[in-house]
Amino acid sequence: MSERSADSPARPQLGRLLLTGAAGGLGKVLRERLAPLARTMRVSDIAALGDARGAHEEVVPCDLADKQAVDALLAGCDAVVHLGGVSVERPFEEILEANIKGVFHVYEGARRHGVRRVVFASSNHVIGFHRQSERIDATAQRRPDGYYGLSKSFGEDMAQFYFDRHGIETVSIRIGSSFPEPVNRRMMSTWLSYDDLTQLVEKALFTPDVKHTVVYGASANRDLWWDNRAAAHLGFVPKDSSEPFRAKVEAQPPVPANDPNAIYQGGAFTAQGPFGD
Ligand code: NAI
Ligand code: 15L
Repeated sequence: MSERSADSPARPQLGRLLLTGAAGGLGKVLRERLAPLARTMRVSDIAALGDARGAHEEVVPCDLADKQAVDALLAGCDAVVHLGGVSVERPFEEILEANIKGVFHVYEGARRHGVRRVVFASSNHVIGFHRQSERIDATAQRRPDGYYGLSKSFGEDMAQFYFDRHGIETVSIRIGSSFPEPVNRRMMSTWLSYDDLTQLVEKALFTPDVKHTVVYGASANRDLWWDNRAAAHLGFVPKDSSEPFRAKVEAQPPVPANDPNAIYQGGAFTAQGPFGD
């Protein structure tokens, strides 16, 4: 798929790379940073994306719940970075459309159009009910902390199925908290800097023979809950740490010991919903 290896001094080049969720927080970051990796970037979202940024970019608005539209979206792509979908806890019906049907449509499009590599934005909320006192790896029991976490768990199963059945390779990144900086005590463990996110997505795109790899997306934080040794073949070596933000974060009022933010890896997500009762 790549013309050069990830460690080559020259940047690897894909033919056409699809980025879903390109209007979102991480999509905006990766739209810019992944552009040098492909001759053509196809960016997509249900929200406004603005004009194409030059001849190398294609802007294709699309609702992930629309199977035909997603099928057309995948046509001609070599790889997809799938960020699109509902990114917080919401009523099941919303999650069903964007995340559950959405990820199925992406893999069906990939199968039909011969796309060989998917990078799937999974989430720590797949394992959110593990306690913060635990150290877990990718083989730990999944303990989704809501409908959102369940949809990401389903996405990981979809990835495994499409590898076993159709040979489409995926790296599922269980992203911790990827924001400009950690803003609370929990994020001192879960934070993933934008530079480390970019490195991890690049490794996920270009490392050969990943099959379906699950990797935790966190920077080199002092008090990590996650062990990535099973994903060592990706060669992901985070460069940043939440330590420079510790004084600022710890100046906040302490979190009560019985607050989910102090107990569970998924923090407040473990206590959100159900909706509409
Ligand atoms: P975001 O909410 O800012 O971006 C998601 C994008 O998906 C939005 O632009 C939204 O318009 C789009 N989208 C929603 N429904 C859609 C639909 N039906 N069709 C097409 N597009 C749709 O989220 P963010 O923070 O950028 O996250 C990106 C991905 O990474 C998401 O899948 C999220 O679940 C995952 N993730 C992010 C984490 C973080 O810390 N930022 C942590 C763990 C996972
Ligand atoms: C996620 O999965 C969300 O998409 C993001 O908005 C954060 O809430 C993050 O997890 C987190 O756990 O901090």
